[in-house]
Amino acid sequence: MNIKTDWSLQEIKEIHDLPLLKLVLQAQEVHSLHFKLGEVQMSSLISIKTGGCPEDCGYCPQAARYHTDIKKHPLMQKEEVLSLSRKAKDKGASRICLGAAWREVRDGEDFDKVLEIVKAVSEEGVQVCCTLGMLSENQAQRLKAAGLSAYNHNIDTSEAYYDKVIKTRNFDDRINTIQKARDAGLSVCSGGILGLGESIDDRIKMLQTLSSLSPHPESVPINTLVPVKGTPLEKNDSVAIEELVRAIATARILMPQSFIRLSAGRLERSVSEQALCFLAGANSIFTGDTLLTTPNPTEDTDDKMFRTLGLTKMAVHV
Ligand code: SAM
Ligand code: DTB
Ligand code: SF4
Repeated sequence: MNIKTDWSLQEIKEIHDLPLLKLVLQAQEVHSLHFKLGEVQMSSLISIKTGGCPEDCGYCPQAARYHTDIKKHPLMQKEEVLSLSRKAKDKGASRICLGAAWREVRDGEDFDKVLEIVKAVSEEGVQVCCTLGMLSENQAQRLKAAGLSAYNHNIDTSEAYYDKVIKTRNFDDRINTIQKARDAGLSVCSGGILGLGESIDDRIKMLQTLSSLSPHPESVPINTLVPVKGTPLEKNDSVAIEELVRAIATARILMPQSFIRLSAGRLERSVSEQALCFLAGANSIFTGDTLLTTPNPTEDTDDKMFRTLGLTKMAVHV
């Protein structure tokens, strides 16, 4: 099937602004051509290095310059990461995402340790994704050789709105890193955050950038801002559920074969609100009691939701 990578802003806007139920129905039709209805990929986050980041991302509790109440720690030992990833796998996770509060990867002891961690976790029979900030092509290749499946690097918002939220790097830096991961043969995970103060137009532009990456990112996380005390965006309004559903459904229609991940922000959504997101084409979530530093629904809560909605957990396919 021909996958379109040249969606125009006008086309995207027309999809995004359809009457909500029509939009959800269309997204569901596209979804069912490529995925099994109700099957959800479970991805679990492990923050392998927490806090103290030199960047100024306005949403992020891990930026050193904001005074937030998080438990910082240096790079975790391999054994600890392995133990956490085994627990997550036992609870049904088929993908583990390792996150580090770095601006960029630096060659040296810590990166060597990350490579060992990636190798060890991937030998457990789960997909491994890393999100470590900017990286060089050689570093991307070394991660790939260590067994990494995917690299996460979010574009977060539109190019035009980017410098309203982040000033210590620019949008092109993000695109370049994504390209390096791609060139090294890694799958790409890239998405954004709703609720940064952006307009609907910014969301449409962000979706256009993502859907013009060729090939499309294999995973597209759609986060809603988790407002954290001490960050510049702590007082932002929460995103209305219908706006989240519109973004998910549009992403599903534009990128029919990608995993669309209902990411940060699930804690504030009811089961029926999340059901709407799954109907709109979301087929992946982050599981586990914490995201990187903020709370997420507990495993029991999610298990109950899976039973209520008749969802199934996707098996590992590495
Ligand atoms: N430092 C690396 C980077 O920025 O690429 C990797 C870790 S960073 C925490 C990963 C992603 O988490 C960010 O790109 C952003 O999309 C998301 N994120 C961070 N704080 C968030 C928040 N408060 N609410 C929603 N998403 C958030
Ligand atoms: C993504 O898009 N969202 C995840 C993961 N990829 C790395 C991170 C969400 C972080 C939410 C804030 C926190 O817990 O620190
Ligand atoms: Fe650092 Fe990533 Fe947080 Fe930005 S989002 S402050 S780069 S950890």
